[in-house]
Amino acid sequence: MSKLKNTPEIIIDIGDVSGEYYAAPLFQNAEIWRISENGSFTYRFNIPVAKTFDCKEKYFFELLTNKSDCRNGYYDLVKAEMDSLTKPDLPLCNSFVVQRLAKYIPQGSSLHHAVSNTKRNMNFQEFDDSIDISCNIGVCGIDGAVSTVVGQSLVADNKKVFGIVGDLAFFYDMNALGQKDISNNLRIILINNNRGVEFRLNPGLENTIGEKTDQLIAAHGHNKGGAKGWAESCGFCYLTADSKQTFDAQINRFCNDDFDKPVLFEVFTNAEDEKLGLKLMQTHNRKKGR
Ligand SMILES: Cc1ncc(C[n+]2csc(CCOP(=O)(O)OP(=O)(O)O)c2C)c(N)n1
Ligand SMILES: [Mg+2]
Repeated sequence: MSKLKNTPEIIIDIGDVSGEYYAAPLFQNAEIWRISENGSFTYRFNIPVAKTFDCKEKYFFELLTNKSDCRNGYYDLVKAEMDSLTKPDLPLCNSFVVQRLAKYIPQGSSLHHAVSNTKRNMNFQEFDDSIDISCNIGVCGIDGAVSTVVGQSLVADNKKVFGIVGDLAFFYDMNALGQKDISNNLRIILINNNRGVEFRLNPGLENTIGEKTDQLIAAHGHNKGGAKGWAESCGFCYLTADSKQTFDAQINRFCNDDFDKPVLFEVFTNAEDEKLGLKLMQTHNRKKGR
């Protein structure tokens, strides 16, 4: 994203926490306008805000779009650039799983994802507008994604509710699977790379302590046997894959078939493929001079 040729002159900043660290370079050359619905002064990436609008977002955008000269072609420039991007051939990793999920998830369903690496990979993909996507950022950690998606599934009427979480996020919060009212509209993908791979994707850590990150920070080996036993004892149907072939053979069924139970799909990946997958997503289109 930060390698786009057409970087913005003005950024209109709304909402709260963002974990999109790779957006920082976009902010360097832009004037920042912040819409502040609650009167608070907030800035990102330590860059000063030029203008604060103390009003509702709806009011701001109504005024903006009523002005006929507000479209200056910038959207079309960026859209053309985005449309020319191609997708790399990925190994089995977070990005691969999210790519397939975007293809097979049925229209009108909900999708809740965990933070950090999972969220980053969600950001790489386009989902159909009818899919209601959310993320409980919590304290930017492994807390809460599973219990949040369980809660969403309990109150969703006639809707499939999907979750996608990493192994640390899952095992931290797995008690929620025992909730007695869970029904067959809940489907969770667990990407188990046997550690918090987010910390192996961090150049600062990787270039200094490297492999030792696994033992000192990433909780490598924290769960020996995977989630099968717990999922089945909580009444879930359990699916598993450890290759692109076995994953592809089941993802459509996971998303679209009728099950009489909630479903947990545990996908085993490894740190090397996660690193390669992210690198490909970040560099694949740079060969074209970006
Ligand atoms: C120093 C530090 N401690 C804790 C966190 C919170 N945190 C964010 S992502 C993460 C690991 C997530 O691991 P997992 O759920 O397995 O997902 P993966 O990164 O492997 O895809 C943790 C502990 C953090 N960001 N930084
Ligand atoms: Mg993990």
